[in-house]
Amino acid sequence: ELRYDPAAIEPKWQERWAADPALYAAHPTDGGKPKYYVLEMLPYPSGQLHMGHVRNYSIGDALARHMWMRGYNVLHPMGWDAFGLPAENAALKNNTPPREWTLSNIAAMKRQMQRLGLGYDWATEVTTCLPDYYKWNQWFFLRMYERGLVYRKKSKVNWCPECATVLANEQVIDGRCWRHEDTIVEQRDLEQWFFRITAYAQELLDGLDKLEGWPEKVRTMQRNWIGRSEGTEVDFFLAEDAVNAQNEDGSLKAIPAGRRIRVFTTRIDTIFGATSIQLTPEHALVKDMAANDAGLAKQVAQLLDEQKKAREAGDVGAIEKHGVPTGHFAVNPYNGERVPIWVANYILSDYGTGAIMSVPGHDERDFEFAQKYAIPIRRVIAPAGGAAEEPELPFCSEDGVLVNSGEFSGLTCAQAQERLGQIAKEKGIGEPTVTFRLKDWGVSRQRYWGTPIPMIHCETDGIVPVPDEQLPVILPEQIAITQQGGSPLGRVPEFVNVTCPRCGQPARRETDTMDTFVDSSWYFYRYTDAKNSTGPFDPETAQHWFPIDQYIGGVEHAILHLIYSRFWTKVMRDLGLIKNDEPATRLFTQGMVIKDGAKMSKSKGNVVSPDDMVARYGADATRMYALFAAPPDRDLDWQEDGVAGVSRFLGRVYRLVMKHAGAAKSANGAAATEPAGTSLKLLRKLHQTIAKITQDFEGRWHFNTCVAAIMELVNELTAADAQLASGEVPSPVIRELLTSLVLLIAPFAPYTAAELWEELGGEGAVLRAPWPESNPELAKEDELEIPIGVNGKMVNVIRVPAGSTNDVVQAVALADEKVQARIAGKSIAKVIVVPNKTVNLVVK
Ligand code: ANZ
Ligand code: ZN
Repeated sequence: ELRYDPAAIEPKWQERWAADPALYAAHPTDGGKPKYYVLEMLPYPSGQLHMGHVRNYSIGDALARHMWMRGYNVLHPMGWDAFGLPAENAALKNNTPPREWTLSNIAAMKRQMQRLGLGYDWATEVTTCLPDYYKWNQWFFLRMYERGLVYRKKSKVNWCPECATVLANEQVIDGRCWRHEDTIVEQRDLEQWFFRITAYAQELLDGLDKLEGWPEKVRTMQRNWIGRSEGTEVDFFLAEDAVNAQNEDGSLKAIPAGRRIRVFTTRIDTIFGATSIQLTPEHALVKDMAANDAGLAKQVAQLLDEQKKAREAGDVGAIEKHGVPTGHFAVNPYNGERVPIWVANYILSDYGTGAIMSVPGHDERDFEFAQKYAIPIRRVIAPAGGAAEEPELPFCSEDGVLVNSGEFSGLTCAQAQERLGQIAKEKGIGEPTVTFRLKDWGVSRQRYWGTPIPMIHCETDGIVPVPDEQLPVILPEQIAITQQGGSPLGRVPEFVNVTCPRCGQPARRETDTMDTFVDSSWYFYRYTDAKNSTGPFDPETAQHWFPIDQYIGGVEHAILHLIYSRFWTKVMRDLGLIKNDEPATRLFTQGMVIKDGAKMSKSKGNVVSPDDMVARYGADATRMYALFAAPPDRDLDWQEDGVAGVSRFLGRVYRLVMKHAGAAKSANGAAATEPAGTSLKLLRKLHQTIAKITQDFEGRWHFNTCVAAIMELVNELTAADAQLASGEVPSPVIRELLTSLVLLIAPFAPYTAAELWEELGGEGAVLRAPWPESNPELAKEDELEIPIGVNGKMVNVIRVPAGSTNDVVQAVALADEKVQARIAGKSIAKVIVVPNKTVNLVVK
């Protein structure tokens, strides 16, 4: 018996493919063929592919192969997200330089990818830690600086007093230093570099509506992250100045500048219900007040600490609310009412103005707080249309009318929002505003293994950009990574000491490096022109390929990477480098690979190694299983039995084709006659399978059911083995059946397909063979004859397509003329459908 031996087949083809780089190469202008850019997220070169990668890349590779077979000019590239902290940690641990460690990991993972038979165009490979790539990060940084999209501001960093240095977030464990378990990490204000992503907030939000090819869940996550709120900023008086806030005629005085508290509210219509002002512990006014009040200072520090802990735990929204009264008061500019000023831990310093008017009658958070501290709760909104009973507070609906609101009572919430906003503007005490939750992107990292920020600090000239001709600012390689934290670049005098490009005096280089999300924000443009040394890429070439037709990756990147990439695209468009507004037309987020119900991880000890699977079952079986075991968007529970099963299935395909290849080849040139009997049955199944798989590739992507459909087809072919062998099925039909079968498995099991294609005498590479077309005539099911009975007596025989559902059969039966005549004037008590056999009606 013939044995399917992937260990013999796969290395043979791997060698042939390696010797033929044109096979997977993208041609910018390939004979006018339509382009297709399929992209999988590039991996971090940790040294080992994990099953999540295998799944991601199996999906992308199947799609790329399918599109090649459909005659597209496909760009299917791969690269390495090669900067980041693990390389520094490895250097510390094993004393290997980060670059060496990274490059050897890349080599190992590239071998794994090649062993899996992934069809990448390696001529376009991008490695983000090499100067020919990161030079362009620096170039972009300078272009953005020129446009005011890069700036420096003081911002909080983690500081270990013991190390006397900045720590990365990953180096802070439970609020303590990773190397000093007993040392509490402090927050220090240091000058940091920022990208002004907020300049694009509105456009990033609007663009989401047009991204119909992106999962709704990703778009929702991005909308929430951008977090647009329409509202009003309005000033309250500080009461010291406002004792005489009212003029003699009762009107309100203008608020003296500098003695105001500006709040941000989305519900200015509720301002008559404001019974306190709440400030963030970090508010400038709180600092003033606490300066003369040691008791307050202590309590404020406590509130700040609670907020910080909640932020580290990732949920300030769920914080247990605490606050302290400051003993100061503010005056409501709309009615002159004096309200107490509090400091509260649930008010964020980096949202709105860091101050709110607290309206416990109509806001959940304020309600909870007011109840706790016995602050008055007042109703100022009633349901529209006047409900019989007043709803319980807090009543948060905006579908209401104002009550207890002086001259504004009776207005709807919407009317009041507009009126009160206008008044604020007229009186110079505020204005309608739009606020975003999105923050500017802090890109400074006090680390070694990243792109050096191309800036110079000069005593005379201040901050001076590195001139373009001096790019790249090379990351020094001979560097000791030590236990000292902070930016190691600061300890390399040859790096730090430079001449100021402006005045020629000695100056200092910036020692921060860029966030590694910078690298992954535009790498996919570089693939289109990876060797360009005069620019990041050639705009025309990029325009040919962009936007990406299909991007595939993990949903964990829904926010950061995918927002930064969209931002970068818009910046590049405004720099005139590209014409597209968005990087990718379609996005697919695949599910996780789990084992025994849990995410695969070293700590859980449930990691399945791809190498191990490939060694035991072959790359084709491993890949095909990754597609077969679950719909691609769901989590996949890895079961080794399943891989073994797929391997056995491929064995069946192999033996089937090998056995009848002779007959198939003997048909060369012979035309198929009108098929009948077994031939017709097999061809029908084949064309149904082709139709299904083609459709799935066009967007449904249920690859698990595609593989299942191929399995069914193979079952039918195997069951007809005798008819194939005896000549009952003529050789032209055998040829069509087997070649099509091989073409259908080619996107999923490329090695087996290549081997069998050659065996069948197929021309050229199976990858370039045309994808089979489904013949709808052949795919059509037979009709079935179904006798219809009424009260047990046969009335007529109807014809329905085989495979019709019971509902369809019943509907056809009831519509039949003879049946209708028999049941006229009677009522149907019951319809009994015996699938594919009979229908019986019980009438009274
Ligand atoms: C009074 C009010 C009355 C509010 C009411 C809401 C309902 P979104 O929609 O998320 O933008 N707020 C403003 N700045 C804040 C800060 N720095 N920290 C915590 N909360 C803050 O939320 C806007 C609302 O959140 C604002 O409108 C404000 O409370 C609060 F019936 O003002 B509101
Ligand atoms: Zn200078």
